[in-house]
Amino acid sequence: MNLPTDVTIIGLGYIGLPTAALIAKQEVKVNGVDINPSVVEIINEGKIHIVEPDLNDYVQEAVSRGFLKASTKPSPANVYIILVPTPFKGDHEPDISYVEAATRAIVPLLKKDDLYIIESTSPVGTTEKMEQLIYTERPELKDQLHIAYCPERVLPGNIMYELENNDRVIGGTNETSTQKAVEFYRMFVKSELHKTNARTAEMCKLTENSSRDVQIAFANELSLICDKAGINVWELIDLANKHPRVNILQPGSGVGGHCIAVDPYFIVSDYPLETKIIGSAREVNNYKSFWCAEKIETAKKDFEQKHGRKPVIACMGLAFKPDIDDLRESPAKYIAQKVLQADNNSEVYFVEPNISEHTVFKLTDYNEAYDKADIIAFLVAHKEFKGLSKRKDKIILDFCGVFK
Ligand code: SAJ
Repeated sequence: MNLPTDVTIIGLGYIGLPTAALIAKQEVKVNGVDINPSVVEIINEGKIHIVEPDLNDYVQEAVSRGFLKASTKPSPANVYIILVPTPFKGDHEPDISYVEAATRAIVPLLKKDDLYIIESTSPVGTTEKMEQLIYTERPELKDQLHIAYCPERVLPGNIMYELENNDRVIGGTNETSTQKAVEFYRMFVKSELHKTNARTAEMCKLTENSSRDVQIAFANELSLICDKAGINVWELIDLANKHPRVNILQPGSGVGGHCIAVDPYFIVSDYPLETKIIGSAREVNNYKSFWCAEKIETAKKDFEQKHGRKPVIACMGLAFKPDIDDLRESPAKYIAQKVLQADNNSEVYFVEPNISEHTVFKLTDYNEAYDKADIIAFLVAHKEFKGLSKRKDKIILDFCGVFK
């Protein structure tokens, strides 16, 4: 494939914007599309609306050199990439309405030989569904477009590196589409590009995140057992991992974020009878957050009985994982909310060193909260907390191994 002259990317979020900036770096004109006019405005000023290392420099350069332009409307291109959210609705059923709306928005612009790619995490069969939609609307183009699925796999916090250096799985709705998509990604991905079909590529993304969810559930289940058995779960996992073929992940206050806590449901929803392990893993990980909230409640009651006054509590961390500012689907935030609702007579400090303010939680500096509270609940293992020294005069509920 010759270098495309124009690429249109729909969705300028955590993955869409970095992808747009990386492609623009290859001196290809990128039209970035987002429904939010303020996001469009920020990007056209060469700035960014999310926190991600190095992204600012990429966007600034791409915009100032004229290779990246944001807009609320798509413009004609040779390659279209769909990178919009796929949340769930109702009883954890995948909602592909944003993918469908984005596809409908570009259908009138499509022409012979264009490449249409979905990167959004999607239930199996979505790419084929969109292919059908496109050819129903534009029957004259039947079999003249290249249609493929290529999931993103980057880790927030390390996106610019991983976009270029992670292997990619690419699946077209036919072999020529797969080949065209591979040639396109070769432009900006340095690592291996693995060819398959669209359904396998869709399932591969769901499998990766479900696998991680199942592995974390195993660690979380161990943490519940160890709590009852009087065993330090961190030491146990460390020792078990000395076996050459054992590699257990870390327990925490639950699993959060917009990927691992969501994607497994896309399989469970379509294959409810077969997903015994994947479904249970979701339950175990959700239960772990509830269990942490209950532990804080019990510690509070014990303290009151012993000291005849209500304890001061510190909820340490609100983000969905260490050292980021992202609170989406955060188990720590869920636990903090439970503590807040349980008893508003207790004094509670909420701490999140990665953000400066929050609409619901009044934030306190971590040193001050650690110093003043009687019960310290570590909900996220942020690096700042790891620098605190363990104090014997505090009740410490270390749910995520800050002092492991
Ligand atoms: N967590 C644990 N214990 C662990 C590891 C993680 O409790 O040992 C928790 C974290 O605290 C967090 C949640 O799991 O609450 C998810 O964090 P994560 O770092 O595992 O993953 P995400 O959601 O930031 O990114 C994942 C990645 N997928 C995999 O590692 C298989 C990333 O590569 C994907 O691109 C991303 O999902 C996505 O967009 O799907």
